[in-house]
Amino acid sequence: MGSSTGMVSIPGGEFLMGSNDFYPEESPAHRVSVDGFWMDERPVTVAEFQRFVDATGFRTVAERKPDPALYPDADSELLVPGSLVFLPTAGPVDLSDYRNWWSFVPGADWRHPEGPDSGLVGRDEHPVTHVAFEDASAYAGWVGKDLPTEAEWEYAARGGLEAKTFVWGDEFAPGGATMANTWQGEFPWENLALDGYERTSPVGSFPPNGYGLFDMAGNVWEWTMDFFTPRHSQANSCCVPSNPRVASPDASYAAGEPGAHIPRRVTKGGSHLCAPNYCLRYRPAARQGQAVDTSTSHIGFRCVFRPGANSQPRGNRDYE
Ligand SMILES: [Cu+2]
Repeated sequence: MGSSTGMVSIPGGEFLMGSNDFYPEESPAHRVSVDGFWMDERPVTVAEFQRFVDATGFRTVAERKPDPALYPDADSELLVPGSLVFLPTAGPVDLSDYRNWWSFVPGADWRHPEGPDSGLVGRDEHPVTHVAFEDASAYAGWVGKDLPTEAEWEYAARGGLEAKTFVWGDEFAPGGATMANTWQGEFPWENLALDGYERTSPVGSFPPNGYGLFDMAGNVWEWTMDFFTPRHSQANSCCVPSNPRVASPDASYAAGEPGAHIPRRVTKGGSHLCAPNYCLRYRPAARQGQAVDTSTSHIGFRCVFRPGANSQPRGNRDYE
């Protein structure tokens, strides 16, 4: 394998995972080691996902009618196929309530990223969006790969740099360069698009990190297989955990919030909606808990391959 396969070899090693300098869920920073693995150079694109759907007839969560038995408290008008779409507001709003800019749009799905009247023209090379965890997982299985653990994702994102704020270093815009698709202006109403993109961008539009991986910051959040925890667990001081993963959903539920009974998995990398006045999460340590059944216009994914653990990958780019 090499870069012509669309995957990059990530050498095993040890790193400082998390950060004590930003949001509580990223702390405490702690040392972790991961074995070597291969990772998709870019997020999975619309064109790649299309091939999977064409070959399998797969229907994503957003394209199915939700089972009312699983959502006893839901409005029946929301129990239709659809997904969450970001809609900019006319002016400044209360930033503590995400419902000001996220709308459940019936008919929004990966083929219709802004709703039924939108489509995929010109977006073949954009990351696929509106994928719930099981959609990402199904794609990964089909190509003979897997989804990364949070530790693998963060280790790869850091690109060999130790404890830097961003995947390229400590400065957001080194020498004035735009390094990622984030939000410029005041979120969620003033989208200046100084980076050239109001929403998603073709994968690989910005410089790669030290391992040759593109879009490890911004563009779309990416699913990992770990369940969310409100903080990292404090590593045992005697030893560095090796290939850690959070395999229990127990700490992931968002008590007291809508959908509190749905487990949450970790998403990484931030998106084109991350803005300095709202969400500084275009950083490798950043993480969010995302309900596994929820898809949005700013979440995608990429896959990994663990030699010895998976069968030979297929179906993606040059593997066929
Ligand atoms: Cu954000």
